[in-house]
Amino acid sequence: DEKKFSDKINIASTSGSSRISHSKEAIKASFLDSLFYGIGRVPALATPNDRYTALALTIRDRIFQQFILTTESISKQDARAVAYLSAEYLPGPHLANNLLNLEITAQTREAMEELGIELDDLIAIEEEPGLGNGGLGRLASCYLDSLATLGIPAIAYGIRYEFGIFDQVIKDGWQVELTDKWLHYGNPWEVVRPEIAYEVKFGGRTEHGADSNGKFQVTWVPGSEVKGTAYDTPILGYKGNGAVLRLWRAEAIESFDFAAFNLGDYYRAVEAKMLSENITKVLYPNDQAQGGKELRLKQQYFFVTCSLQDIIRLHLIQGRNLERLHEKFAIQLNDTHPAIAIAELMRLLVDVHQLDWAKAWHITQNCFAYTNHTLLPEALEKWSIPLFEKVLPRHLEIIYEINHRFLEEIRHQHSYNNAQIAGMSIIDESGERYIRMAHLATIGSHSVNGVSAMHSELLKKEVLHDFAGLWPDKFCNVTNGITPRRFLYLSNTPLAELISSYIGNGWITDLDQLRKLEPYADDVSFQNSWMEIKLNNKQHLAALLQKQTGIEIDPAMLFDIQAKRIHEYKRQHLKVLHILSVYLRLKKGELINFSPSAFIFAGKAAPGYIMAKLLIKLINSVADLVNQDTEVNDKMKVVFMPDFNVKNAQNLYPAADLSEQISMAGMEASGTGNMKFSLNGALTIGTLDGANVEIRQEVGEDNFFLFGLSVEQVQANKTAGYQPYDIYQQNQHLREVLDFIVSGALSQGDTQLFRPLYENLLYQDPFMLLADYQSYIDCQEQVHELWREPKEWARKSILNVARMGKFSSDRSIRDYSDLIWKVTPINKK
Ligand code: GP0
Repeated sequence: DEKKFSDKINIASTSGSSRISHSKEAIKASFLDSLFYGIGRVPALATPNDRYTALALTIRDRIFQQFILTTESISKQDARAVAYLSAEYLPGPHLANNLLNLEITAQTREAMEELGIELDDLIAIEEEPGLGNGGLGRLASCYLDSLATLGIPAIAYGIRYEFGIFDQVIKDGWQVELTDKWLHYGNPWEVVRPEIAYEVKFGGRTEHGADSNGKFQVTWVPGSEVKGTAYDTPILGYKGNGAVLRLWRAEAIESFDFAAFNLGDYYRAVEAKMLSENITKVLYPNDQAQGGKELRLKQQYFFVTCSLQDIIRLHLIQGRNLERLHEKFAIQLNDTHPAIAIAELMRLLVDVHQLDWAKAWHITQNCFAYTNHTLLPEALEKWSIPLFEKVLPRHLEIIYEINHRFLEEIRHQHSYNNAQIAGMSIIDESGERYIRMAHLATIGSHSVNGVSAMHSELLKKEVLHDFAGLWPDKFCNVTNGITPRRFLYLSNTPLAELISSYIGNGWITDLDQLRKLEPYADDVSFQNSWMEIKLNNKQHLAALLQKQTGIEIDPAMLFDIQAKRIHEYKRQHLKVLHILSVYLRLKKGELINFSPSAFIFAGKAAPGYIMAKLLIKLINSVADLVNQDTEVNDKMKVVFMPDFNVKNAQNLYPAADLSEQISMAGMEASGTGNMKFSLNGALTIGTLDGANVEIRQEVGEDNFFLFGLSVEQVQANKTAGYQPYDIYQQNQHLREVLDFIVSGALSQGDTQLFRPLYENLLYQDPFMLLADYQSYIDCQEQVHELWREPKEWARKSILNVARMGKFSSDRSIRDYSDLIWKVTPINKK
C-alpha cells in the first residue's frame, strides 16, 4: 500500500502547487485557514497569541514545502549527511527569521495589514527557545543555519528541555532567576513524531555469557528504562534548503510499572512517569562548569542514544550495510557533552548488532569528530567512576576496554613511559578515579578541532599535548563564525539595505563580498548614511532600555557595550574599574578629553556562581551612583540590560559603537559576540585572545584597539610569581579606584559587601586585571581621541564591516565540510 502511495505522488509538482504560494493573497488565505481550522478561532475571540500561532502555522507550511524538496533530493542522491550532536541550541525567535529566509516579509506584512494586524506585534510575542547557555549553543544554531543555507544534508540532534535557560530579572541590583516557560503557549514550529521513539536504559548490571550460538555476548540488564520521542523543528536556510533540528523528550515507556498499576498502586505508576520525564525537564544553567550531577549524565546519555539509534535506523531503512555507517554519516560532537556517544556507538554495534570489536572501532573512529570549546580546567568534563558505573555500567566496561587497547598501543608501539601513559589514559587515577571525557572524545574520533587559530594551538600545546604528539594529523582548527542572515540582515535591516544598495546583495550568502565596501570607506555621503543608521539603532536601543530599566540615555553618547555571560575570566570587573576611573576623574575635573558615554552591560550569571552575581550587583551599584549624580550624568550613564538572550542581543549589536572583548589572553576559546559587534560596525577594544586575534588581522591593526598582556606574557608573569598587590601599591590612581569599591559609597555605607571581590583582586587576581589595568585605561583614551573625529570613526567602522567576510558561519561550515566531514552540498531540483 505504501509503495502505491509514494508512487502516486510527485513531490516536486505537488508542493509547488498554488495552494501554498508566497503571494500576499495566499498568505492571507492560509492565515485565516490556520486560525479557523488549525486552532478553531474566530477573529473576534482571537488573542494576540492566537494570531501569532496562526501566522506561525502559515509560515511553517511554507517551510515544510521547501523542506520536503530537500529531503527528496537527499534520499535520491544518497549523499553523506552530517549529524550534529549538541546538548545546547539557541535558535532565537523563528518567525522573523523564517520570513526573511523565505523572502516573504513584505507580502506577509501587507497581508497582515489588510487584516488589521501589525506584523511587528506578532514578531514581538514570540518566546525564544532558550535551550542553551551562551556561545556554545548559539554557535550550534548558526551552524545549522549555514548547513541549511549551503544545502548540506544535516540533522541537528539535541534535548527538548521543558525549561530552558532562566529568565533574568534584576531586583535591588541583584540577579533573580525566573523559570523559563517557552512552551507555555505551545510551540507552533515543532512537530512531534510519536513513531520516532527509542528506549533508553539506565543502571542495573551486565551479564557476560554465550548466546544460543555459543558466541560471547554481553547483556545489559537495566535498572530502569525511559523512552525518547522526537520533536522536529524544520530549519530553513536562506532562499531554500532545509535542515532539521530533532530534539528528544523523555517519557515513560508504556509498559512501565504496569504491574504496580494493576495492583491498584496508581501513584507508583504515575510516579514512574514523572521520574522519567525529569530527564528533559531543565537545562543546567552553568556555562563552562560541571557539577558531576547524575541527572546531567543521564541527559547526555539519553539524547546521545536516541540520536545514534535514529542514525542507525535512517541508515538501515535505506537498505545500507551497517559496516558502511561512517561513509554515510559524519557525526560531530559539540564539546564533550555528547562524548559518551563513542562508547554508546560501540555498544550498539558490538552488543546489539553483533559486529566484532575491531570493525566497530573502525566505524566509530571514522564517524566521529570532536570540537573542543574551552581550556578552562573546571569546564573539562569528568565523571567519577562510582557515579558513572551506577548510571551506565555497560559503558564503563566498554570505556575500560577502549582504554586498555589504547594504552597497550602507546606502550608497545610508541614506547611511552608510565607518566605519559597515566597522563593520556581515559581514567584519571591521580586521586579519586574519574573518566576524562575529552580523552574519550579524542581517542574515539578521527578529528579534533579548536574554535580559533589561537585556541587550537593552545589545545595542542597544553590540554591535549601528548595526543597532538601522537596523532599530529588528527588536530585541526576551524575558526568559529556567525550567520550574517540573523546577525546583520535580520537584526540590522537598514544597514543591510544600505550595503546592498551599494554593492548588491551577494554578500548575504558570500560574506567576502563585503570587501566591495572598502572604496566607500572615505565617501562622505556613504559615511553619513552609515552613521545615521547607527544613530537610529542607538535611538531604538535607548528606548528599549528606558522601557526595561527606566534609565534614560542620550543616543548621541558613545555606546560602549559588553554583552556576554558574566565570568571572572571575561573580566566585566575590568570594565567597572574603567568606569569608576572615569567617574572619579570627572568628579575631580581631571578628565577633559572624555566624550559622553553610555556603558552598557548584559549577561547572565550561573545561579550558583557567587562572584559573578556579586559582579552584577557591583555594576548596578555603580549605575545607581553614576546615573543619579548630576555632576556627571550628562557625561556618563551606566545600564545593565536584563535578560540577555538572542532577542535582546539582536537589539544590542546594531547599536554598539565600541565592543568590549577584554578577557585575559589565553582564556576565551574564540568568542562569537566579538564577531557580531564588528559585523554591525562597532570598533573593538580587546586583548589578543581567541578570535580577537584573527579579527584584528582581518580588519587591520589600525582599526582595532589592542591592549593588555599577550598569552606568553601572561604565562611569564604567572611563572615569575604574579603579585597584584605590588601593582595596587605602585599605581595611585588604580588604588583610588579599587579602594572606592569598598569605601561604602556604592553600598549605602556598607564596606563589606564588595570586599570579597576587592580582596580577590588585591591578593589573587587570577585573571590579571591589575596587570592589564593601565594598558586598558590608556587604550580607552585612544578610543575617545578617535571618537572626536567622526569621519575617521565612520571610516574605521565601515572597514570593520567590509573585512568581516571570514567570520561568516558559511565559511566555518565549508571548513568543516572540506577538512573534517568530507561532505558536499546536494543539487536541488
Ligand atoms: C565554551 F566550554 N563556550 C564552553 C562552554 O561550556 N560553553 C561555552 O559557551 C564558548 C566559549 O567560551 C566561546 O569562546 C566560544 O566562542 C563558544 O563556546 C563557541 O565555540 C565564547 O563564545
